[in-house]
Amino acid sequence: MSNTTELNISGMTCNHCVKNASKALEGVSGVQIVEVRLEPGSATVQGPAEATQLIAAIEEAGYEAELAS
Ligand code: 9UX
Repeated sequence: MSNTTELNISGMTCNHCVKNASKALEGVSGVQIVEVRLEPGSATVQGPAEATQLIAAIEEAGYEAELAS
């Protein structure tokens, strides 16, 4: 439950995808600030959210996510 989570997101191909992914992340408990980037396909999430829930939300929105290393 760290305060900033960096995700790699694949499957986003347009700016509407970015909006979809942003909304999905914003719906997760604890999320305070979300920045999703189309290129290269990534997100920075601030707030005490669970990484597994962030990834699940992205997958439910139709994209793939993993923790950035
Ligand atoms: Mo753009 Mo993304 O037309 O899931 S919304 S491809």
